[in-house]
Amino acid sequence: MLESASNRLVYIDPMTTPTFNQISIDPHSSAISPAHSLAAGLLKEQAEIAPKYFYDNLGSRLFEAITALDEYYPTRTESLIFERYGATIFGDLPHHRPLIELGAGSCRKAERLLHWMHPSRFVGIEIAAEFMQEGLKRLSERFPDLPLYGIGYDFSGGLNLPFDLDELGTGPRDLFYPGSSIGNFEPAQALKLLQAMQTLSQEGTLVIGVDTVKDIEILEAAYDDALGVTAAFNLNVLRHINQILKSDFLIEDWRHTAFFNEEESRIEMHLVAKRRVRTAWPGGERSFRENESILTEYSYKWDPEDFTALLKEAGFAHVEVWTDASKWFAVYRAHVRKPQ
Ligand code: AVJ
Repeated sequence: MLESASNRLVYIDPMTTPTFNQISIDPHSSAISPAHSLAAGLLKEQAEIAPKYFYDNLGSRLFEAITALDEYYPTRTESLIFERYGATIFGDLPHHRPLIELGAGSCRKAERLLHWMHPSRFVGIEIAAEFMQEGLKRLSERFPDLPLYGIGYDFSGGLNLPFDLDELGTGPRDLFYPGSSIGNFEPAQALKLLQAMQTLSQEGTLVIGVDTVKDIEILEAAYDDALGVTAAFNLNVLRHINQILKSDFLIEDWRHTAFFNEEESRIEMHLVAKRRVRTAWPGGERSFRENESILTEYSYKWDPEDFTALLKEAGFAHVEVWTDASKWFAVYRAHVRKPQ
């Protein structure tokens, strides 16, 4: 059983099934309380809500629906790359190391790559811990001999896991961070997170999927689909924060918008006030003018040369890249040392 030095560990259930270890930690385990940091974000001149708040149970399901949209090419394109090159990308890796997935979500990607890999155990780290449990259950049925660990943890503030991963075995670990979620971080933060992953890997490997820069029409359609699923995903954040902050946002006062900021190479998603809005929560309030916005997400797009340089800056000396034919998405495999 894992012991935690931190009082943030709220619950440990070492054996839900013989191989399913559930380590549930308060997902919002940052120094400041979620309500406090949400209020601070709403009071900024450009109001903001961090994208991690998209992922309550409904939000996680809406994101899954997004990945099935025609316009949302990243998930499908990344899958294509894994289908074509997965045997090389993962099959090459030494066996019997822990595999750690960051943002494991539904664990569907892990499920597929476990056919190529032979890890000693699987560790899923996910802010929507409850949502991940369903995926872990499925994994435990498909791979009954693989020890599974689920960790509810918010790593947007860093990877200082509030317990000692050495309990899962020392030596190199393989990290998997698919889906271009690194795009949520500004370049300086992304570098820090990659450095933290490099440390966490203990000279193992990082496999990371990152979206590329492409025609603006394709990018913008992916974040503003005709069915309005992305709009629902964006608006749902207000429902979620109403619960956390006890605020009184009305969904119908807001509309979704998404555009590509070419200068910064990022999609920006905002919620725009349809009219003057005043919202209040215990201890605070904010007024919005008509058309004033709340920033809810950056999704950075990286050219492979630039992302390779970032990985090297983070300490990964060897970087390989796989892309699809139109270079719509890229998968990187990075090592500190060349594996034998
Ligand atoms: C999960 C962060 C990779 O940026 O494309 C999808 C989230 N936002 N549609 C992305 C998202 C709107 C997604 N990531």
